[in-house]
Amino acid sequence: GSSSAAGGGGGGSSEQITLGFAQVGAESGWRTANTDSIKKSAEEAGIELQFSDAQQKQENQIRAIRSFIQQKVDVIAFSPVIESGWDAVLNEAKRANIPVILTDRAVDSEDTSLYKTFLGSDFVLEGQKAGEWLKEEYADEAGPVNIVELQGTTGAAPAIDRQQGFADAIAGESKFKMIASQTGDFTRAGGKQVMEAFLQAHKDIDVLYAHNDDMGLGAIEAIEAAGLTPGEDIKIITVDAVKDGMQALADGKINFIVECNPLLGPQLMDAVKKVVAGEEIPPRIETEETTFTQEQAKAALPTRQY
Ligand code: GYE
Repeated sequence: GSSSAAGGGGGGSSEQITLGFAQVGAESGWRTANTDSIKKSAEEAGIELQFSDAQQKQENQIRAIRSFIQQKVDVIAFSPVIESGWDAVLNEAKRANIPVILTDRAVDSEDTSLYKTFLGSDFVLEGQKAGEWLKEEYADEAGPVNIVELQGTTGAAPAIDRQQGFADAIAGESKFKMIASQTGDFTRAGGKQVMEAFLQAHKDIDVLYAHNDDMGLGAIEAIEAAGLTPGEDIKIITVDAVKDGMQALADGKINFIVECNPLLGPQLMDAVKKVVAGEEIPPRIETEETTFTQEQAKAALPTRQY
């Protein structure tokens, strides 16, 4: 690691590897599962983990990355809260010769030499899967179908891409009307609060598309409080497929979930070891994902890990 004779960050010493990981926060069930996976995998791989939680604030993440640079960790990995604004700190890591791995969320930096790889899901595809399900579900109906959307954190890759993928999928059919779209910051409280406002402003909501399970679960509380039946009066599509989401799906309160895999730890540790060993790794590492209907959720729940 950093204190070895080989010295310096990214030196590829044969001793203990130190990984600095700057996490987004603890905003959702997905994030908790992701953090657990990273901590457990680091331990299993014998990698020393310096873990920092940014509480959904970019400035905290930048500070954590600077501190990892100062500590001369071997590799820095992070899940950028939002896409933009990373060039300066990533250049600092590059000058210190410390390789960076993007985990879960992407940056919009044009200079792709600032990081070794981006490991995570295809969020545009997730949004498309949500839209495709909706098209099938309403294939025989004339519409209009009024949709409200709970966006993830403003400026975050999964919020931008899930919105885009969904919009693309339904674009060809004019019966689908997006009547309101607002951020709920990927949290349950945010989802509940924004859904309450949506319900007050619109009496004719047919469908809710939430960018994650937690916002969907918060929205379910608001829908029930308004005397409506989630899953029936308002059809609900979410993304993630964490346990609580899957339970609500099995219970009929959610109608469809697009899976987003949070168990990135093993692939991350593998990439870290390769980078330290000076091996080439692909610039994009994707995770495998599926989708769930209510029946599929019932079948999958007993063995669901998170
Ligand atoms: O979907 C959401 C979390 O970046 C893919 O962040 C992740 C998203 C996930 O807060 O629940």
